[in-house]
Amino acid sequence: MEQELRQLESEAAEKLSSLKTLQDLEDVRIRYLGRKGLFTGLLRQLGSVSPEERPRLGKVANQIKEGLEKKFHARKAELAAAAETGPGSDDLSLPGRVIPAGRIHPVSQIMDEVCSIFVDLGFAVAEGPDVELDYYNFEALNIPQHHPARDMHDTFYISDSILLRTHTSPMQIRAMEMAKPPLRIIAPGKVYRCDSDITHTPMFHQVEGFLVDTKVSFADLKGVLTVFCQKMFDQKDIGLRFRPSFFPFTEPSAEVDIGCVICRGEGCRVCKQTGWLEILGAGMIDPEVLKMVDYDPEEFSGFAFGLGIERIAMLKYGIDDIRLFYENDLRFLNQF
Ligand code: 2NM
Repeated sequence: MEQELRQLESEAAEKLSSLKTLQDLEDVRIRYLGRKGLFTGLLRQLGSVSPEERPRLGKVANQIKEGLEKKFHARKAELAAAAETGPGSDDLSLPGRVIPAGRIHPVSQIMDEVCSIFVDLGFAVAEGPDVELDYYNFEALNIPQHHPARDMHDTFYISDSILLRTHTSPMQIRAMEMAKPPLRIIAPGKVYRCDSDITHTPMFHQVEGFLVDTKVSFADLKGVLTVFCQKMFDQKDIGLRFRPSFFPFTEPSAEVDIGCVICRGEGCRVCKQTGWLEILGAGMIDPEVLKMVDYDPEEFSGFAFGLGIERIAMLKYGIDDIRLFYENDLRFLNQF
């Protein structure tokens, strides 16, 4: 009897390891371990074994049965895993795996849009260092030492003469130093000011631009900025308002408003019930600035303008806290 049990055990074990499909496995299970299987048949014969032998044989039979069941389950897991990855297991009708893709940051999107509008108008793009000389950031822009306008800039100084640029106009000066008019250039990039609240971050983005040629007038400035606003806000009849203002590097200077793109002038939260949104600063380049780069102010004139990218993005999308752009919360960023 014991020999027959051992015989069945090795036979079943061999079949388990050589079979290749889940169906064969089930057949083997039924043949050996099923209710009418070979093993079960032998167990029934235990009744006719002598009472002295019965307990020991019963124990052996149980151990063999448990061992086989364990092997059966292990083989089943093995075959199931192979069926998932083996040849012919690919289900070509399943949807593909979605690879998480990044997207362009809203600030970069607006930056690209602004630059592309000016490039279409014939402006070249000039980029320069974030770490600048005091000379290019202030001095050459008609803001000498102790000029009150320096206080407005909340400058991060690195040393007495080196700082983080507070606007991108230093690049304009570098561009003018390197070439003679006619010149049409925009300078996009990061700028830095020691300031932080819901409308200010210590780093933000600007695009500044200028055009220098003979006989450039304020009318040319109005024309270029009008086309820019029409394209940027996709509105041919957009309202434009030039308010007198002051910048050390332009004379005359103006702040430019557009009719509120959210309420169309009706008055709303974004335009604070005024119907107007301030979107840029501009003016005719001060003759003192032209002299600094060795241009003859009698021969040449030019206009210049500057705008904050985050500010435009906030107005366009009705965002009231600038810090959202820099928290990297995907629930915010995925909306753009
Ligand atoms: C502004 C407003 C007005 C400006 C001036 C110049 C330069 F270098 F040509 F003189 N670049 N940018 C300028 C003029 C910037 O930002 C609000």
